[in-house]
Amino acid sequence: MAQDLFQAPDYFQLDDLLTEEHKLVRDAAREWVKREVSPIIEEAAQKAEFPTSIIKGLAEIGAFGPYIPEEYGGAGLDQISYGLIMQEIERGDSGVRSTASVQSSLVMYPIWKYGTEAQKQKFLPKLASGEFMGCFGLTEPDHGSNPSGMVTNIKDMGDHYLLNGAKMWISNAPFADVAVVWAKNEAGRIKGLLVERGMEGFTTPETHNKWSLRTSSTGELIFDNVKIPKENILTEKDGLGAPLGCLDSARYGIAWGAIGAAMDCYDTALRYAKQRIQFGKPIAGFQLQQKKLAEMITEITKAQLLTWRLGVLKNENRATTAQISMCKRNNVEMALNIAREARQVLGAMGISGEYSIMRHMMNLESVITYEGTHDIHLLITGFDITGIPAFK
Ligand code: TGC
Ligand code: FAD
Repeated sequence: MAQDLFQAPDYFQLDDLLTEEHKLVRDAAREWVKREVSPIIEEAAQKAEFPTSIIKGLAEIGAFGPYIPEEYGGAGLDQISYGLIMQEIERGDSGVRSTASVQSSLVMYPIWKYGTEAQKQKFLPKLASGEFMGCFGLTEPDHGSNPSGMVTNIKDMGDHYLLNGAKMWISNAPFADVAVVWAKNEAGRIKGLLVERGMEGFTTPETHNKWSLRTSSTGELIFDNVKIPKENILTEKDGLGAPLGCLDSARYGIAWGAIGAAMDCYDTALRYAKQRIQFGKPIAGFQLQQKKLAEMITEITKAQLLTWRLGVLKNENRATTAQISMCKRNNVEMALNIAREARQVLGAMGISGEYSIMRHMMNLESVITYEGTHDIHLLITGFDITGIPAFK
């Protein structure tokens, strides 16, 4: 990839809305991405490999459990800092942000919120340091948008549970040390459980041939009569609301992350347009290119404001599921549209790995589908404003 010359757009001086701590955390993440991610990410994407070498760095910038209390190894930061870290990581690559999102919001969050004290002590510090990696199994082959229909199940065998079923499209699965898995008990109630690598009957085959999110490792979770000790059940919450609560936190991080991808595409296109000469002048001087660039910065600025406000509400525990859905949906679509337009600004160079735009564009095709599809988020807004669920 060409040298990383990224300069973050801040058209409405939104830095004024951030605290010194926010800016310190954001700048540390930004520098780390420039130094450690940008130089290696294109090759990792071409090879479809998760770059394990960055795990330690992700832990050091606080990307694993940014808002988890320090007593459990987390960074003890607020929600805006969490968002800014996700923004900076996804500026580098959505696949790397995915790994951090899953670890923080889908593995550490449920253990912290729904787990026992022993589970918190056993897993959280190791997940925060990157010594353990985790994954989150909700989606099944026949149940994606409708997780309430899941068929993965546990049976109470007295001194343990027996787990059977399968999950698919699971980020981090192939290398995860621990999986937060959602399964139904005999009464049909959804329970959360911690499945550890090495348990007999538990396998995690890798999913190949992805054109998107190639730096993130994706796989299946297969459970064939896996014995789950009773102390591995998340005891403090059950029902579909438990996994959906985790998704609120992850979707919030994605809303910020998508801004990062959009900023990188815009910044790349702006710089290229000012340098590329056609018909005797920089293409940035043509009205059609200016329209693209002006609309990009307008949409990024609107998303930045929306998301900052969501962060304030989240810090006050006032952000609703529907607000988070609106923000995730808006920002990912915004980023995808900007990636498509930015790619055109670069002409043929737009499809080259010399630049990050095509990689962002392909990544965002996953981001617009996972953590609730674009359609499902629209229906969540529709439900919120009408009071009528249109999911089924
Ligand atoms: P519904 O009847 O609406 O709700 C069931 C129960 O859950 C409660 N609830 C919530 N609780 C906490 N937080 C939320 N966000 C909640 N939303 C709903 C609700 O009150 C109810 O409680 P109760 O006590 O009455 O039972 O459920 P539904 O079956 O109609 O489904 C609604 C729908 C479609 C919105 C939901 O199923 C949904 O969001 N589907 C999308 C599935 C999804 O997002 N999957 C993501 C999988 S994980 C992933 O993609 C990780 S990608 C990782 C990466 O690499 O970054
Ligand atoms: P489906 O639910 O089959 O949807 C197909 C289409 O139908 C979509 O366009 C959808 O919007 C539409 N549709 C569905 N229901 C309705 C409706 N009621 N009204 C209107 N339209 C509807 N899952 C995890 O549990 N953990 C992970 O770590 C994880 N990581 C992922 C990583 C990647 C790279 C990808 C691509 C997915 C990942 N997922 C993960 C799965 C992801 O959450 C699901 O793909 C997503 O929820 C959609 O489910 P589905 O693919 O089965 O699509």
